[in-house]
Amino acid sequence: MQRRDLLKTGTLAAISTLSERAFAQSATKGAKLIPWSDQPPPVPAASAIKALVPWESLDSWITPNGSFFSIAHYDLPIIDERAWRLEVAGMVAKPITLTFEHLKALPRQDVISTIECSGNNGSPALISAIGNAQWTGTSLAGLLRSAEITRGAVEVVFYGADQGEEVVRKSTPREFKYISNFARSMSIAEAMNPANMLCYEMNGSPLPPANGFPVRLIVPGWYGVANVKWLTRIEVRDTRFEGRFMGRDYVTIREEKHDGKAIMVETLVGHMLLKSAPARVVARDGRYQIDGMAWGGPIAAVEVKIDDNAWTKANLADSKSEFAWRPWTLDWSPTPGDHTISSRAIDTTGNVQPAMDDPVIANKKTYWESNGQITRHIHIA
Ligand SMILES: Nc1nc2c(c(=O)[nH]1)N[C@H]1C(S)=C(S)[C@@H](COP(=O)(O)O)O[C@H]1N2
Ligand SMILES: [Mo]
Repeated sequence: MQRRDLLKTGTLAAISTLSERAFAQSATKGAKLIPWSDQPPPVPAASAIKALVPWESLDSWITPNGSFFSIAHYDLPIIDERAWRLEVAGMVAKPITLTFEHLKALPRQDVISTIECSGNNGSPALISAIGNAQWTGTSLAGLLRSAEITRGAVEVVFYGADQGEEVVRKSTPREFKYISNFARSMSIAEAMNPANMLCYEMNGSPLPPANGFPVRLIVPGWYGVANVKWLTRIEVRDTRFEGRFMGRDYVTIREEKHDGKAIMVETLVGHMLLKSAPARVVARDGRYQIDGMAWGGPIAAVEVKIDDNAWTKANLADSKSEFAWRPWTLDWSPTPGDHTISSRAIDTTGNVQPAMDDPVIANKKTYWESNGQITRHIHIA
């Protein structure tokens, strides 16, 4: 009995390794891409959003630096790494100022992790604000330990070099305009997570300017917005930080029922949520294959629903990093005509990626954290 289970596991492992290879190869090795019929024509991307690569052309587990999306809410600072300094200040016994050389001399660590913008809302036009890279840098916790956080501190704030104008109290007697730096904060416990790093290399090369050169924060498992780029200052404080990207923007507004009464609840965008998406359909020698990705938690399974048929288990690639997306594939024998393809991820504790009409998604009034099941449309000739 036990042996049979072992054998079964062995076979499963073989299938999942295969599916990773199959995913990578299906775009390249003589396969014909069947285009989605719901793909809108490419629109000139908003200037804040760069390099949204259509998922049909996704052909590797690691996203090459040149095809990695980028989001810049303010200007794109061009930083001379010789002039760059990182300050660790505020409620610390030993404030630190680091040069780029100093930072690179600290112990190196790396992680392969997937970054998704929480605005990646799953509409055919905004599916690919996501990428997976190997990030290299040094431990944030290590640096905070050497700065010695003092008693009474509650938060760590991360400031980027980029700035823009903000306005508060638009309609009250006195509006206030000011110049603000991009900034996000985390509690001290969150900041001390050993996975977090001050990162200076992406896939073995210096960070591209759009992705935070020379140094950015990498917070594996959190939505993109937590990964502060062009990092220049880390400040430990005894009050909660409420900058635009904590308290006004990147806030999810959802209608919830409290004792039968509807109220709007506003919450901060933080950890990535469980999600998957069908990436493409390819055909080779008359055989069809659906490829996709799953991310946002420890994935146990991915299921695919074609038209009104039952959910079917996809072949899931092995997990190569706790924080990276997982490719999946499914063989398909379609009849000619129009079809829909949906996917859902299931995590190791049994949570299922919610359907679009699940109240958790349907009652959400903002488009952040849109991890509902994605349905794509396709026509088979
Ligand atoms: N300094 C700074 N960091 C930032 C941003 C920004 O505008 N300024 N955008 C954030 C958002 S919203 C996302 S989704 C990620 C995107 O990372 P990428 O541009 O490397 O893909 O960067 C985050 N870090
Ligand atoms: Mo984002």
